[in-house]
Amino acid sequence: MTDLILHHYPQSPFAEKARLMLGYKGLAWHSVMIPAVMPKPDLTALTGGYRRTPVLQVGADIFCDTALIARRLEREKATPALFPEGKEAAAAGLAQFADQVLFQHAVAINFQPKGLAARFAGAPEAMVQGFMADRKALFSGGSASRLDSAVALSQWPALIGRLETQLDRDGEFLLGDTPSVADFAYYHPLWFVANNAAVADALEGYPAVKAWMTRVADFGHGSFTALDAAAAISIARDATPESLPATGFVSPGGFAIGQQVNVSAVDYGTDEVAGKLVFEDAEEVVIAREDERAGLVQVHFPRFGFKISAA
Ligand SMILES: N[C@@H](CCC(=O)N[C@@H](CS)C(=O)NCC(=O)O)C(=O)O
Repeated sequence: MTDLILHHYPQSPFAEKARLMLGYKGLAWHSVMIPAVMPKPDLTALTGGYRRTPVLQVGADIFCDTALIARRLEREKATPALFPEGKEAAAAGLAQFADQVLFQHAVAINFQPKGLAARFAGAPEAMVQGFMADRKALFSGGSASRLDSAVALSQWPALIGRLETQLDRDGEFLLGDTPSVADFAYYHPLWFVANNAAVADALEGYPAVKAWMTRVADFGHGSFTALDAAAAISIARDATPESLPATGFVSPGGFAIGQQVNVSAVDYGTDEVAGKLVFEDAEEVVIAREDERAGLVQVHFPRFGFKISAA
């Protein structure tokens, strides 16, 4: 089966970005719920250790990180485009800024004491402690550090004020009259703030931003049906990984196709995934690995934000 399968959980902002991109393209998909904290044995059977949310599965091919998921969805259905022709660098560059900088601000604003109390209202203390310990571990060993909430709150008016000014003056979307990946990347951190009543006032006073958020949310999530994790693993096991073309791309790290390598995120969630390098181009790195439960799978990573090292 080569249907699209999204592994995610409802509260994840990056998953919301992926769900909206699926909706924007009018795609049908299967939804597998994953835990918000480690361990995630069913997910890592597919990814080989990558733990972040969301992950897109297409048969025995596993796509990590929404920056690459966006490109895979573009391949699935070219129009409407996430990377409009002639705006490739602007779309990807703005998306990258939002996924990193705007997202870290939204997390810091959500995780200030009143935000945390509202987000976990009624949850057992052990669960809250477990979540915080998991997120501390998520950031250990990576290049990113958690942003202080006072700094985030201080910088927030600059980030949102610019957005307000632009949307008020020009265009329905960030690159003009049609949406791009930049809109979905800017949207998900703001959705995270808007969904927490204790901190949602950070979006007050920005009417053009609010109107744009409604336009983005209106794309919806496409049509989806629930799938359980065991079924997704069986689908991977029964599928043959897609054949990948020889590109002639010169590996900047000097890696050879067929070489055993480790790939990991640079910023956070840096768990290494080991496998045989099967494809490299300017945007994507793919390794093949054999899993006890999922069989032979190919795990795809974006080049930007990930490092490859010899095993
Ligand atoms: N650059 C990644 C970031 C993904 C990310 O940070 N996701 C968060 C959830 S919104 C996460 O993985 N948190 C830890 C977890 O879910 O285990 C992407 O674009 O997919």
